[in-house]
Amino acid sequence: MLTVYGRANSINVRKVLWMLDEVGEPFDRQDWGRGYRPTSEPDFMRLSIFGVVPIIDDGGFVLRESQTIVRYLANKHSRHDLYPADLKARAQTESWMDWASTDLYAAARPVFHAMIVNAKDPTTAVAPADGVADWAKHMKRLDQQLTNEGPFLMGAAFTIADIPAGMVVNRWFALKFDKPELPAVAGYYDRLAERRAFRTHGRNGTP
Ligand SMILES: N[C@@H](CCC(=O)N[C@@H](CS)C(=O)NCC(=O)O)C(=O)O
Repeated sequence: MLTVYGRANSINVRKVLWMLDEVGEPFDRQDWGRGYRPTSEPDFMRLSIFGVVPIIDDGGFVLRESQTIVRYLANKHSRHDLYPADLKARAQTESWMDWASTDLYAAARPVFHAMIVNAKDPTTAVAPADGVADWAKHMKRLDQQLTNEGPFLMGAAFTIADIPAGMVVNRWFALKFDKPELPAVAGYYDRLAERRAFRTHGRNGTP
């Protein structure tokens, strides 16, 4: 059976867990990473010298990088509904995945780190104003895209383009700070929550 190495509260591990449930692939999971077994242990380093989660082991095939794993699973299960076969639609799907895991995620990270990772007491932690402003700038772009071309990032139907963005959207709503109204993003968050896999691994109370 496929094994996931990585703690279930990691945004990158959660993308993979979400996708595994979307395609209905059974899996085992081991807790590795911050707060659990350190990835510097030899058992982890034997699989990957990069020291980050997630990694999967699929019958001896070891793969890292969350987005690559999501695409591998889509291809493995021939889920062209989730990962279009058409050259241009596929490239657009990938561009949303890349944007969400680079620009959007980089903007979210300082706020998450201030409020959760580095907070002495996350219940009283305050979001840094400059971090919120930068994150909101990117979230407004997402809102605009969903307004113009939604209801999902690739239009009418859910695809893997929505997985990295959906995880950041969960973080946006799950963290408590003053935020601008983003009606299309709020609708998107509810629409994603119609999926059991997102409720299990995304919108599950963990930012
Ligand atoms: N580009 C990598 C990034 C992986 C990454 O940064 N993972 C974080 C958790 S979200 C990690 O392993 N942090 C160290 C730790 O938990 O020990 C991916 O998408 O898989």
